[in-house]
Amino acid sequence: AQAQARTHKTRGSTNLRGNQPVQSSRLPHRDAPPQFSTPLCPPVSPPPGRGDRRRRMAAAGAATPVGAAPRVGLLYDDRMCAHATPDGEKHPENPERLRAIRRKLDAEGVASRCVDMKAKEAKEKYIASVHTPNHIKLIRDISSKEYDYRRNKTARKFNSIYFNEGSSESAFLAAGSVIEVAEKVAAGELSSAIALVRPPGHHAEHNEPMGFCLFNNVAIAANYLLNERPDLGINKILIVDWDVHHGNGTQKMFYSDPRVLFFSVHRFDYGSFYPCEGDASHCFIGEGAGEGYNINVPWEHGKCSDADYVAAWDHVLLPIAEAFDPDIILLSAGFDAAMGDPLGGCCITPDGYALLLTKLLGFAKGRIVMALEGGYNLKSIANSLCACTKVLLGDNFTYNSPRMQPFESTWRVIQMVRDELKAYWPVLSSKLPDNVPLRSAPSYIEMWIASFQIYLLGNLTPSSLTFYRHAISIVAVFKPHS
Ligand code: X5A
Ligand code: ZN
Repeated sequence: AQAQARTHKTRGSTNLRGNQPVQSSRLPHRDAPPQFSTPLCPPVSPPPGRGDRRRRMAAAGAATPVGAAPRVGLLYDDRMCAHATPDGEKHPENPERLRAIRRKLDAEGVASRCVDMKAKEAKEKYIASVHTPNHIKLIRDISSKEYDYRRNKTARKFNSIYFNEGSSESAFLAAGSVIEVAEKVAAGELSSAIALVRPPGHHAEHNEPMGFCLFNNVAIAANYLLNERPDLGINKILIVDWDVHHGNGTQKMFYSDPRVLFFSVHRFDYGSFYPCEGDASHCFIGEGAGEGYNINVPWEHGKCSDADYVAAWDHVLLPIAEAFDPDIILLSAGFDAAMGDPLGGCCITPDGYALLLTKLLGFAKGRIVMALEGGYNLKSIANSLCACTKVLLGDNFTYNSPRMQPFESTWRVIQMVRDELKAYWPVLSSKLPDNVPLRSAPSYIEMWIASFQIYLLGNLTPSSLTFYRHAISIVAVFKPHS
């Protein structure tokens, strides 16, 4: 009732006009205006007395000198299209994803402005920092001739996995590619980089492939920087996972490691959204020395939009990032929370992604490595990645939104996360602004339509586990929860 009253009080408030130029005073490579605020939320102010961030960055030898054009690595390699379903069945995680992105970046003249990079296979010893010898052997051998007749049977033992004769090579290239670009960014040879890789990685666990993922590419690259390259001076890594699904694999790999701050924002739907495990909830904050260094922002339902993500950024991620002060950011960049995605049911726009990325560029001297994870609407992922690439290249953009309102549930989730973590990050103890206009949760019928649409567009055969998962989430939205 209180929330309702608040909604009423502030409905029609005028601080939500669109057309606000979005630029970060923290960007190393722009002549940015001094202030930076979003239509939705107040800017995150730097702690008093630390001086102007731009000057600090220049003094600290930011990868890109102020004024110079940023060098953005773009890694694309056709060989990662070899991983495909064995008999050409339809599947959302298919080679066309990479090709659609590449075509768009070419057509927009964006690819030619980047530094072209090619994939390299990851050495097994680097993968071994994350996966068991058995797991590595399985992925190495799965594409061999001797495996031909057992391949499908083996795939069925895992959750949402397919293999073909190209899977091994693609998996080693995907992991190696993220290592490759991360190394160049960490060394300052590139300002930032994008690795267009598949198969994706963030669901892959120590000892099993899962959720379309074979090796955990981002986790492997993080371990490479921390353990193999002390010379690069990377001691603290922020992993941001904005894929619509929880990064269960990555969470486990750094759960007790304070050198890696893992932040994942994902649909949770009270545990009914893939991967349907409780450890995607906000209560999972890390353990031992890593306590406080694992952060989950679990949405209660679909339809989350730019406004919800911006709110999570402004009130959870950015204040923590400021305090953590990472040396580099690895972005598990799935685009399945994009508008139009057949699996995600959320609606981030390309400009929304650009805005979220802009806000991250203020940290780690702008050293950001984007690694593709999910994202299954070819148009949406191509447009979103294009917008992100332009941000990394330093192009200005204007965020156009007539009205940006997060859900009431978003506000509640953000408050829960802050309460859970404020003992570790005192900056979260402050009171949230109480004049933010909120909107009520989507109605059951809206949610039902969204879930059904996910099922229909997801191209998944009824025999797959996924069918039951979606059926469960359809039922779940009928269960009143207040
Ligand atoms: C990487 C990714 C999704 C798996 C969904 C399985 N995986 N139903 O987005
Ligand atoms: Zn995903």
